[in-house]
Amino acid sequence: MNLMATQPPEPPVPAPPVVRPKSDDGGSVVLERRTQRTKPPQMYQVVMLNDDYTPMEFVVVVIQEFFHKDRETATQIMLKIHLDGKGICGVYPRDIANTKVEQVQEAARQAGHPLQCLSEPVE
Ligand code: TYC
Repeated sequence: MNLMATQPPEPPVPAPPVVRPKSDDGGSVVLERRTQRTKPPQMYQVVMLNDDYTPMEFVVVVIQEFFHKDRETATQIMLKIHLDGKGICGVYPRDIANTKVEQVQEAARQAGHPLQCLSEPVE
């Protein structure tokens, strides 16, 4: 018996679509719209640390001068640092945050105070 004869016929395979390049429109430049992929820069917070020796007034003036806070805000930040042990004076891109840290350290060194601050990435 011829088994091949009982097989159903194969379904026809559709021919692949013919793809033709679209005709050139004469050399005009087409710009594709792309999703924005650049991330915002990592931000750094300048954290000031409490100590037992630096005068409160000095800290307030430093915060006013280098972090551009008014006297009331600077006083609130200083008191938060005094009570909590540390506090954020400002948030900046990395290089600016590092410059703030150097400025504060240099001002403290010149005045003979042990005031410390550091920069750390946000989140
Ligand atoms: N604790 C200090 C004092 O009692 C004041 C102070 C506040 C020092 C904030 C450092 O970052 C500081 N004189």
